[in-house]
Amino acid sequence: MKILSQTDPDVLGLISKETKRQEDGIELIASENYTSKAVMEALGSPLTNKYSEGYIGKRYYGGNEVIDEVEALAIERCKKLFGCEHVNVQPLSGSPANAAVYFATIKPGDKVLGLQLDHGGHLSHGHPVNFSGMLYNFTQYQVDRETGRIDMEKVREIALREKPKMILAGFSAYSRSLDWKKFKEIADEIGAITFADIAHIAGLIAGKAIESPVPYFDIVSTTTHKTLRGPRGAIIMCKEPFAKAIDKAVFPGMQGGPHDHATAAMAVAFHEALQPEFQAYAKKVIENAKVMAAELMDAGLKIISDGTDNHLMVVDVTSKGISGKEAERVLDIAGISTSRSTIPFDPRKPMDPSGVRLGTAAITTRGFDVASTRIVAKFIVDTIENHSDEAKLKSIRENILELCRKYPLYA
Ligand code: DSN
Repeated sequence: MKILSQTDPDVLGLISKETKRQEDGIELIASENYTSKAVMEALGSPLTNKYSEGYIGKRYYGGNEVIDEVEALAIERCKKLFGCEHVNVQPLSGSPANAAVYFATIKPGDKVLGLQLDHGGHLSHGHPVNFSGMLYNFTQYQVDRETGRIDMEKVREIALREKPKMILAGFSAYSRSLDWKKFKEIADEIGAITFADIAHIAGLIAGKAIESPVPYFDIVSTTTHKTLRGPRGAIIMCKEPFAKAIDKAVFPGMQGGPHDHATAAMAVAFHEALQPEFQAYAKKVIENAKVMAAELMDAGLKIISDGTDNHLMVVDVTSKGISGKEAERVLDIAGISTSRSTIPFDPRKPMDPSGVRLGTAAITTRGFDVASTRIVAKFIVDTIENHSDEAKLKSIRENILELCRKYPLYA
């Protein structure tokens, strides 16, 4: 970054500091990942200069002949990757994408069924403080108290009673596979639209490591920067009959100009995800998550639902005499990034809940195998069990630095 170093050393200094933080620590935030340098180069390109409100061949600005090709390439690659009938690649991120889906398909006040936030759902799935919960009439389903899993018979019961216009399946903090087929069967019984938010697992689906809702669901949204390892952004895939309404809802309904540099970076990420190496990556992410969950359970920590089928897990840390917020803080001191998380039926408050959420997407990109993941899990246990011992935390930090140096990020 030679030019930036001359024109704005302040910003360069901050970028260097953050890069070092990422290199020197272990990233276990389940929604984060490391993009390739190719994705970053596309993001840092002159495409960021362009306005291109509208769609391919129908823009409200001149000079869009190249941008049309960029968007067409992203669409073509995305269709190949997910096998969807139609895709809109313009949403700026996950919540705007979900807003566009509701805007395209239902009216304010309409009934929707979604997973409750503290049971693993997302704010935009109907939480009362979010636009979704304010504008639409959400009924929330929960996980079972004993198993920590979604009970599809209960979902069916609620659906038949409430008769929502839309059934939403998707999560931010749920470690089990969703039964897409069953969701679709239930929706068909009441004529509801099916909407899947696969933000967390899109990369695992693209890598063919878990089942896709695309063949079954009417509409599927996802961010592109989590397990999918692309730039920050989102896409909405849908069956052909919903295509026009979705496109109209994104533009001019919700957004102005798309971020063309991000569209190009998405095209790069889709290309990367179409390679056989990406399928190997997706499998390894799950292998690493399973190993991490097993290690933590062996050490006496409770994992919600007693394991994982994907890249993430929610760990109840309270049995070790510590809260989720405190666990997040001491793990940060040790050099491990996590995010505090509520657990289902959490007796504690969301700002200081009972759990932390962990994910293995980023460490797997970095090259961590099963053996090093096991070491990371031991560091987590050590940190949590010795959370008041400053000298111990310092020594764990040193060991983590040593481990990180074995897996250089941007060398
Ligand atoms: N904030 C993201 C997550 O961490 O899961 C979802 O939007």
